[in-house]
Amino acid sequence: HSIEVRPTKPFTDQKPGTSGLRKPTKTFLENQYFENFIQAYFDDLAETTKDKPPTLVVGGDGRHFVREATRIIIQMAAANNVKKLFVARDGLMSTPSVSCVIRKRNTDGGIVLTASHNPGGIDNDFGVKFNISNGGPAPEAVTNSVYDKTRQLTHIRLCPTLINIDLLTLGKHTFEIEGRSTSFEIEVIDSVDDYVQLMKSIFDFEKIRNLLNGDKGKFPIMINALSGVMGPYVIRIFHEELKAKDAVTVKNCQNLEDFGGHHPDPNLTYAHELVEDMQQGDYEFGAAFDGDGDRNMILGKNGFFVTPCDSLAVLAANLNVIPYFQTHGVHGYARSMPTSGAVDRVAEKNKKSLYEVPTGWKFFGNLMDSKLISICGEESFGTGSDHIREKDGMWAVLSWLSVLANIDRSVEKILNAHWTTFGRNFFTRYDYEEIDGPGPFAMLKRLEGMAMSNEIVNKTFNTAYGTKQYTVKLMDDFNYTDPVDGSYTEKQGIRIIFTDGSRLVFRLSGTGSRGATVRLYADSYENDPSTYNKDAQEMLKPLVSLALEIAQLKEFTGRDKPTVIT
Ligand code: VG1
Ligand code: CO
Repeated sequence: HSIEVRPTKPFTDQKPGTSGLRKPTKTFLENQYFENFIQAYFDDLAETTKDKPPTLVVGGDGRHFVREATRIIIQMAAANNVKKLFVARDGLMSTPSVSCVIRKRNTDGGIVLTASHNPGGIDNDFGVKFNISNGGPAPEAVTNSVYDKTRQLTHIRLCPTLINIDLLTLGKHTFEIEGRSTSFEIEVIDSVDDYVQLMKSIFDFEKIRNLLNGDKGKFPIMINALSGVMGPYVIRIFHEELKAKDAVTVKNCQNLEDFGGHHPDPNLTYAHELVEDMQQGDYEFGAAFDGDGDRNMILGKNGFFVTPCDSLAVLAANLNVIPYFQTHGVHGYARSMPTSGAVDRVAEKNKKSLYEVPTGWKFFGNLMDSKLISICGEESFGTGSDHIREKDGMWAVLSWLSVLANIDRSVEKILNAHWTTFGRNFFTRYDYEEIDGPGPFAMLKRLEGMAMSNEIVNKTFNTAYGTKQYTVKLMDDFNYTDPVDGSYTEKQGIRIIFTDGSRLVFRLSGTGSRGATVRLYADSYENDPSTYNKDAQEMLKPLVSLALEIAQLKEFTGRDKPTVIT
C-alpha cells in the first residue's frame, strides 16, 4: 500500500476542552476536520516516540461516525508510522476499557472516539480524546501541543487503499506500507474481555453473586445503559459472569448510533427513566451510565438518590471490603475542586491525604502514578480508582454492590450511617446550558475582578430565604500546581468560601459544543442529625439564592432558571 500526502487547510478552533475535542458531528465531517485533528496528533506523537514506532488502541462509544472514523484512523496510522494498532471490535469500547487496554497491552496511548455524555447522531455531537501511556487522558502539555499543530497543518497522510478490513472478527492483519521500514499491524480485539478480567481481579464476584441471588434471597437491581457503549459490558458481567439474570433487569443495553435519542448523561434529569423505575419500589439498587461508560448514577430503593460526592465519600470509607484494596492498600483520596467536601471528612478520620484538583480526570493521573491517591471522584457522576486512569462507571457499580454485600443491603441505610458518622455535605449543581452571546463570559469576568480585589471578603450577606447569614472568608480564582510534575493550571473556577465552611463555585463548562454553559455549585456542611434527611434543594435554597445575587446571574445570562439541577 502506498501513502498519499493530501493537502489540507488548518483550522483555528481545534482546542481540546475539559475532555477532548467536542463539536457538532457535521463539523467533523466537513473539510477533513476530523482528519486534520488526527494528523496533528500523529505529528505530535512522532516527536515524542522518535524512532520507536508507536503502538496504539482505538475505540469509541458507537455514536454516529465512530465506525467510519475508526477506518480513517486505520488508514492514517498506517501512513504515520504506527507499528501496531489495537482496534476494538466494531469500533466499540468504553473509555475505562480503553484505559485498561492501554495499560494491559503496554501501548503508547489510545484514541477514544466519543463526546461522552453529549447526545450523539448526525445532528448532535462527536468527539475525540487522546490518552497517554499510563491509560489516562492526555495532560494539557500534550493537548496544547496538538492544538498548536492543528493551526499550522498543511498536509494529512493516509493509505487510501487500506479498505475492507473486517472489524467484526477478532484477529491480526499485517500490511506492508511503501516507504516504511516496518510493517503495519492491526489487531481486532474484544472490547469486553480485558476489562472483565480486570474487574474479576478487583472484586469478589462470588460475594456479589451471593448478594444478587444467594442465601438471603433475591436482591433485584435495575441497570440502564442509556443506549450507550455499556450494554455489552452490563450483559456480560451481570448475566454471564454473575449469572444473575433473574435479579438484574437491564434497559437500553442495545448500543445505538443516536443513543435512541437519549441524552446519555446519567443524572436525575436525563436518566429520568431510571428514576421512575426505581420509584416503583421493586428494585433495591439502580444505576445508569453515560455514552462512553465512565460516568455512573447510583440510586437506592424508591429512587433514593446518592449524590456523586456522597458516593465517593461512602466508597472511600469502605474500600476495605474490596479485595483489590486489601492487597494494594489505600493511599490518599482526591476530588475535583467543585466536588463537595464529604470525602475530606473521611480523609480526616482515616488520616489519609486529600488532594483537590481542577475539573477533569486528567488531573488525577500523576497522583495515581505516584501512589499518592487510590480513589478519586468528581461531582459530575465520575468515580474511579488507580486500577486504571479514567473514571469508571462499572467499577463504581461493582464497588457499591460490594459495600451492599458486606455492610448493609440498603443504600439508604448506608448513607444514613455515613452521615451519622461524618455529618452531611448538602450539595447541588445548577447548569445553565447553551447560552448564546457574551453574557456568561462577562459574568465570569466580573467575578474574577471581585476575586482579585477581595471586595466582598469579610462581608456578611442576608439571604432571601430564612434568617441564615453568610460571611465571606475567601474568594479566589482556583489554580493548581501539580505536586508531581509542578505543572501549573489557572482560571479553573471562581470559589467563594464562607466562614461556616459553605462553598460556592462558578465556572464555564469545557465540554459543550454550542453556546456557553454556566455551572453553579453549592456545598454546605451540616452536623445536626435532624437535618440529615432533609431535601438538599430545600437546605441549599438560601445559599443558592445568595449565589445568584452575588453573580447577578439573571442579569448577565437572561436565565431565571437552570436547565439541569443535580
Ligand atoms: C464536565 C464535568 C467534569 C468531567 C467532564 C468530562 O466538564 O463537569 O467533571 O470531567 O465533563 O466528563 P465541564 O467542563 O463541562 O464542566 V465525560 O464523562 O463527559 O468525559
Ligand atoms: Co463520559
